[in-house]
Amino acid sequence: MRPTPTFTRHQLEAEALRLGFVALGVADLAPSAHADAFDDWLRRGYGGVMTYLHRRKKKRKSPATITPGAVRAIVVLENYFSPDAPGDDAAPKVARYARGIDYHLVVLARLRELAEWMLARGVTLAHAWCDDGPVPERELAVRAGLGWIGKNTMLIRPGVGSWTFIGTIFTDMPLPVSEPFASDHCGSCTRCLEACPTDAFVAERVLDATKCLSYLTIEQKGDLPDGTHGWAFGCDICNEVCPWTAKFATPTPVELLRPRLAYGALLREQLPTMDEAAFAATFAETPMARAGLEGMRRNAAAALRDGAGPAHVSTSSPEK
Ligand code: B12
Ligand code: SF4
Ligand code: SF4
Repeated sequence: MRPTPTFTRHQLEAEALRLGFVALGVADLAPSAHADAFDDWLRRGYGGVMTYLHRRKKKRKSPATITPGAVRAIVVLENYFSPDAPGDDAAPKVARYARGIDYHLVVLARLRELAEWMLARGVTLAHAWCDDGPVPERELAVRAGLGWIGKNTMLIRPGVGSWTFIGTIFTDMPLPVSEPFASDHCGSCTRCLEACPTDAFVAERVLDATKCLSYLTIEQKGDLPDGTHGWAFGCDICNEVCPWTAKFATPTPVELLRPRLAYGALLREQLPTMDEAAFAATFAETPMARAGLEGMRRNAAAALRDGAGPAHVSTSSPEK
């Protein structure tokens, strides 16, 4: 028997906003409409060494099988934007998503608060996910009406942009679903495709991850090729150049996602002489901890070798 909800969709949304999320929508769990594109993407080797994408693909293509008993995904967006500190241009760069406490910890903790809120009001299943399972997060966000997939493959929300994490709660409560986001606001713009320093986009909305600096500096082991353009962990260029994202960027209200340290100087000056204990203490709970001391030394050295530069921030208006 389905649970009897004691709250409305509107009250759920109000609670999500109170917790600090910037938007909430509700998606059904019908099979993925992009299963063939995903299979093709994997077949072409664009996922590189991210073998978990292959292992989890069956569930990902059938979202109803991800959390048994769930009939809806509640999808939220979390703003993680932080402006660049002035004077950091010549230092190794860290992508904005990685400058605070690891988002897996931060977003999941607050998603679980939202899940607890639901469980206390008659729901019997509320499982939180954030980049830790087979969830097709961008596709469900479109289905939940939260935005469109830009040519840079990012989920972009009008009035918000793309400096967002996507989190979901899979639930057995049959909430009314949102109107899927049907329009494409990229128009004739191609800035992200042109700005990518490694030509990683093989077509609009198709990224060869193995060429992407985010993949190279985070996922790939071994030597880095030349051409990291000063990025030591992740890359923000295809977000920075997007007029929608530049126009609506607002500093995150979530304290834990704000930059912990002045990473540029740290990576250039202190990292080379740090020991394991100092590294663990300095980078604890940031996404960089998982890369390890050797991994971050490799990245910082490559970033310094290639030379950092100013961010490619666009200030012009979005196309309508
Ligand atoms: C693997 C992965 C990566 C890989 C590959 C990225 C990629 N574009 O495929 C690498 C390491 C390169 C990467 C980089 C980054 N990532 Co990442 N990554 C993921 C992960 C784990 C899986 C993505 C995936 O399956 N890719 C394969 C492609 C084929 O699938 P997809 O991206 O979901 O695309 C599908 C949808 O777009 C769908 N679709 C839906 N509607 C439409 C409409 C049309 C017209 C089309 C054609 C397709 C389409 O079809 C596509 C094919 O199935 C997700 C978390 C998750 N569980 O989804 C995070 C995730 C996508 N990453 C995220 C972030 C923040 C980043 C970075 C910004 C981090 C950084 N600064 O370095 C960069 C951005 C680079 C970029 N332009 O994508 C966020 C994105 C949030 C958002 N607003 O979009 C996610 C959702 C994590 C999260 N929970 O917040 N990432
Ligand atoms: S994150 Fe950087 S390297 Fe990767 S696709 Fe975007 S611009 Fe290209
Ligand atoms: S830069 Fe232009 S083409 Fe790329 S995602 Fe933004 S609006 Fe779309």
